[in-house]
Amino acid sequence: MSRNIGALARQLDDAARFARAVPQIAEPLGLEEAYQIQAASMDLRFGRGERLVGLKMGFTSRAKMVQMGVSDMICGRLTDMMMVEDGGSIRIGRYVHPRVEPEVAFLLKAPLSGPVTALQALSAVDAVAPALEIIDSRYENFKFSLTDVVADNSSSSSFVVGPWNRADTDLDNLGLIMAFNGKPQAYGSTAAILGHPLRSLVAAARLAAQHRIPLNAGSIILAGGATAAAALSPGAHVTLEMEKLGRCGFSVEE
Ligand code: OOG
Ligand code: MG
Repeated sequence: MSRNIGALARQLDDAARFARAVPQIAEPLGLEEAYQIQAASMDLRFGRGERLVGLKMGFTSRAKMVQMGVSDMICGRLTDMMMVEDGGSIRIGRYVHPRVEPEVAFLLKAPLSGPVTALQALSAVDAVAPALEIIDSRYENFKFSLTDVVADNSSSSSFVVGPWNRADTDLDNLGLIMAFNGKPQAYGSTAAILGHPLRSLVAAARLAAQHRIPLNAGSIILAGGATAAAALSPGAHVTLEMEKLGRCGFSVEE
């Protein structure tokens, strides 16, 4: 590992640990290098005892691409420490400037890697659930380039998974409402995720192979935000209601 990759990984890891924003990366990076920084920063977490539980997809909807000005699909690693139980709470002080977005989660029952068809991807799925992802860019003002955000583990921070539903639940065009204290913040549809969330799982298998991220039975994959993300503040009780799949939520504490 080059000295720069290790130093940048540590800088981003510290930024996440101590909830302290850092400037965007000054030196020009290639995408492969950005994923190497991501991997190196995650190794620091694994060294502290965190465990890989899956992968999150990013920029799989137009709403997200437009909001952040980035138009390539990316992925990040999820660990056990990022999981918040459904109905639980988060402390705002642990984050730099957290936002939340509605997602769909897949639970795998078999390994998934490389080029697969939608049918092959579906046959590796054990269950599907409504989910909320709490993203938190470690960069000042939530501003980044494609390589910046990849190095920053694609803004992964926390996530909540709702009730698991059967794998054969049709995910096509399910309506969803994300609300803060009962007041709708975003409306959308699962169709916003690449036309169908299963396409995001197919892309996840490809990116996982490309970046050597293991996806096995028990892995969780977040398909990507279906709407733009909304900023969180203390006192918010966030709920997601998704047609057919059910609801999940969490509270934000001071
Ligand atoms: C990057 C992460 C994108 C999604 O669902 O598209 C993402 C960001 O927006 O900070 O999680
Ligand atoms: Mg997301």
